[in-house]
Amino acid sequence: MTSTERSIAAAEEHSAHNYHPLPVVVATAQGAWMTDVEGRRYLDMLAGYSALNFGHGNRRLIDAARAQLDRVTLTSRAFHHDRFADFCAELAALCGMEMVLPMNTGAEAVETAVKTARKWGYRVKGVPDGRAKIVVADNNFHGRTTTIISFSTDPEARADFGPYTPGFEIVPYGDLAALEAAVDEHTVAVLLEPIQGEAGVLVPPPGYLAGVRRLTAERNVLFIADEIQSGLGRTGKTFACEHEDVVPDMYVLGKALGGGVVPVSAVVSSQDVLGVYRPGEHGSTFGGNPLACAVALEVIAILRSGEYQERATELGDHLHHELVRLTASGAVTAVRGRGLWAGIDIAPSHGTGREISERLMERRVLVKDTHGSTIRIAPPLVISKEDLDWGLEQLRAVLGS
Ligand code: IF1
Repeated sequence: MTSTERSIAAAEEHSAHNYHPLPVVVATAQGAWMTDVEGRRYLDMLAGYSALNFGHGNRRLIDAARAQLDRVTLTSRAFHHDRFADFCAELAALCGMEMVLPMNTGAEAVETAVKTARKWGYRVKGVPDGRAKIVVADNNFHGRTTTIISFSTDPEARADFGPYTPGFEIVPYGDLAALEAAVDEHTVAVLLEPIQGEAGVLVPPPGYLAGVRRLTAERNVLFIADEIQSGLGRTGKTFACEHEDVVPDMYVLGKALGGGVVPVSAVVSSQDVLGVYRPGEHGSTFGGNPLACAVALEVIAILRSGEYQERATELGDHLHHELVRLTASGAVTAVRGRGLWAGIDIAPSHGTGREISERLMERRVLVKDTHGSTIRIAPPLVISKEDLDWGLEQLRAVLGS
């Protein structure tokens, strides 16, 4: 038995089987590369679902974490700590907004957005108690809690976990007329991913996000953008909403906000909206902890330079140019995405998404499949053009084109 096989067998024995990972056991990582327990190097083209936008072992982020580890790591929100005010102020400024409510995981931040919108609906908009409605899109992915999976349309994510939380209406993604028809006087929010990740990196039709902005503003409804995966540089902008010059009422952030070091998430909005909270009404033991704030502050500083957004734009243009060429060969039926983020539909004749991922792994490139026939590419934004080209070469080889 190899050490890889031993590790995998041990994991299968003692962990719940809620994942089906590729058979690689990572031991170390740096930049866009990971090394397994047997010393083989792999190009990481997934980047922890975009949590690792700034690369593995990013010097600035590791230094920020290390410095904070030697000071104080956790206080709970029962006390103040000296990194909290800066974190909130800097994150609000990055978003062009006023207030921040920090949590840890993406799902917690989405839950926070839902609670905030409902409370705003009752206290500010004047919706009758218990009637608040939130409109969401089909094929969404916002997390795994019981409330969030209540408005999922994915049977795998949802089946057997009921009873489900009421108060949500699902409309087709990208269909402005359907959204308009769903919004009524009890609607407090529209919750959307500006680009749908799990759905296969689905970019909405041009004008959709701007249309959602116009409609929600007219109807006194909050526009909540889940930028947990699309935000913080991935698409070539700090926020994917910027591609349509849209500023939502609320950003939901996670993943890369913690720099791939610690889980950090947040809801960012106006005083009008986040001002609805009073002490005791919402919170978290770990949300806004000193270590999280120290790392996130460095993430925000990195984003302020615009360097990574620029890289994502330039390398992303190159990536998409190369991927479109694959469609000509017949091995790929569609390519979607923006910046350093792509969903690639594989022609059934060339294998399933899983099979392509396994063949890429044999060639030392790590990606993740979704929905049977799609693979997702989202390398750390620190990837070099040479490494990206090498990864694409492996993809061409695997697809025989
Ligand atoms: C899994 C997908 C990616 C997200 C958006 C909220 C969350 C996520 C837009 C929740 C999380 C993850 C979680 C991971 C797989 C993954 C994923 F395929 F399911 F869609 F990234 F592509 N909003 N996305 O994408 O954040 O609570 O996980 O911190 O659940 O297996 P979380």
